[in-house]
Amino acid sequence: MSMSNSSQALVQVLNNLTDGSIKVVDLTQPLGEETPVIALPPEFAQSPRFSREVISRYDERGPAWYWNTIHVGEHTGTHFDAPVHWVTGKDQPANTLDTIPAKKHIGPVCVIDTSKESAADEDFLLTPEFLETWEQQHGRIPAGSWVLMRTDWSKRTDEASFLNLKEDGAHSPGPSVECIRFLIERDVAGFGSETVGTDAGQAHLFDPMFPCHNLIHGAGKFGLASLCNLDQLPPTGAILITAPMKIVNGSGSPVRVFAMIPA
Ligand code: 23J
Ligand code: MN
Repeated sequence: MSMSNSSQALVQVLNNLTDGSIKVVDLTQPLGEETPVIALPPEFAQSPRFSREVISRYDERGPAWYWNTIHVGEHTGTHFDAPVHWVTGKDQPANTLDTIPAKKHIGPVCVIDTSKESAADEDFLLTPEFLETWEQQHGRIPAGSWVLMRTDWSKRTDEASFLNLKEDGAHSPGPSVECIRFLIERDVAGFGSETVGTDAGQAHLFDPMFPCHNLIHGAGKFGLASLCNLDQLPPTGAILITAPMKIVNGSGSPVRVFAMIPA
């Protein structure tokens, strides 16, 4: 009996993974006590750092097993933002981690390289004009795709330069208000960044404040923050796999993100 087209396609993917002609790139930062957490303006409650305590470690508490209890804010390290995270997304259907359909966790990805601009200006904002130029080179951003903003910010491995806090708050690149409106018009799955959150460091001053939360979650779309290795991705042609925890009513969680790319 001959195999269906879809069975053949899966066999081909597996063969290509085995022979290295499809590569898997890990876009996830390690998660631990050193992981930086976002600093919101001081009038707001803050997210704690990751911490853990040992339950047992091959000792009297459990002679043959090692395990820990972890404490972690939902929005820590490389993490996923669900629509319910923002008040604008609270009435969207399937807006929590346990209700988002599995198929939405796998999709195409467009990588926008703003590394030069972000190196020159730590408050660089991605604009619709920048995206239109990208589209002239790489084609229209397809509906359902993830748009990832490459800034090389993940190469700032010390916390102080990663958060880049000054007297007037954080300074880091991100999307402009109009950029987010443009992406919603393209009907993307979501927006991802290399910075601590999806919004620019100074986005508390934008109108609306935190537009990549306010507008994107209001449209039922997702966020990915603190990604790395975006410099290993092609502008188009990769498949992104995002697997947050299935927390009941969860607004977000640390996530493992993989990209499958042609070698
Ligand atoms: C709460 C308030 C503002 C922001 C955030 C969280 C995040 O960036 C986040 O991780 O979702 S900007
Ligand atoms: Mn978040």
